[in-house]
Amino acid sequence: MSTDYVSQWKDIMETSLTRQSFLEILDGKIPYILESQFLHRDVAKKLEDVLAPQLIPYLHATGPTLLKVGVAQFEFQALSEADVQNRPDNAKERYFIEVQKNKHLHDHITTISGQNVWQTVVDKLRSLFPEWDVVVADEGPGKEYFSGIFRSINDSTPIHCDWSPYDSRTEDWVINQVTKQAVFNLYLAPFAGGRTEIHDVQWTPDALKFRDTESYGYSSAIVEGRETATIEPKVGDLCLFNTRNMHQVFPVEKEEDPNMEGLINGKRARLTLSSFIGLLPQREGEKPRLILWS
Ligand SMILES: O=C(O)CCC(=O)C(=O)O
Ligand SMILES: [Fe+2]
Repeated sequence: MSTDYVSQWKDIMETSLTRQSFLEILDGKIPYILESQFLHRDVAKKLEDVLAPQLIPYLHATGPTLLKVGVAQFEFQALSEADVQNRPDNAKERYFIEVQKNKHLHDHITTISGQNVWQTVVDKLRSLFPEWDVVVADEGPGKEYFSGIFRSINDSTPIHCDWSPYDSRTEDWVINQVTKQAVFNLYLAPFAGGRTEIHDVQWTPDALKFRDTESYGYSSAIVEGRETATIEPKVGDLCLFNTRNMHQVFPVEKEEDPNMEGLINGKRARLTLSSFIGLLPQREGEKPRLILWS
């Protein structure tokens, strides 16, 4: 570790979700928040039973397969240098059409699970910041973003970050205006392995020296000598972290019983409910605004 490196984190320890800890996540002062057993395992099981069979691959991705129910704005991003060169001019229109197709997803799932779990998480955030607007991102009528994707990352991600001002630079998206970006992941299944590592390195233009031009990943050299925090998610856990930090998901391991119902390539789906959370610059006379999108 080079002697001039000073961690941005005050310490690496499990922190519960409070107003204070959420502000510290936005400011990059702590690595992650963990609310264990935020969701009852019986509700998680109902969601797993209905959603795992419906998982489909992302419409567009580079690197290991990503599965989903719902919409990720990521699917409409330029993920590689080739994507940047061949960018269609209707990417945003296609995104908003896909959102329309999925706008009743949570209502529909709630009729089966009995609890709108996306709403439960958002209500919790709203209760912490009653004087803020906590809303789904939008760009006007008919142009609401989708928040609350059900996602399964079974085969790992490269080291990456999610920083919309850079990742979505190809067009003018409202999410490019965020000054801070975090994510919540609510883990909905008891899978084996599949830990998440968060590294004490945030995206700056310098990070581009380490960018893999063929994917959304960065080379491991970017995190060398930096502190790393590890999350080993359990079913029902709610985790939040600052996605401007480099992070990665490790592969889920195969189940010991290969005949277990619902396995994908021998693995239990690493099912999460996930959404980004961004802070917009405060406008004169308006409340601070947290926007949500997946
Ligand atoms: O599923 C996780 O633990 C983290 C996945 C991820 O890369 C993200 O939420 O940005
Ligand atoms: Fe990520």
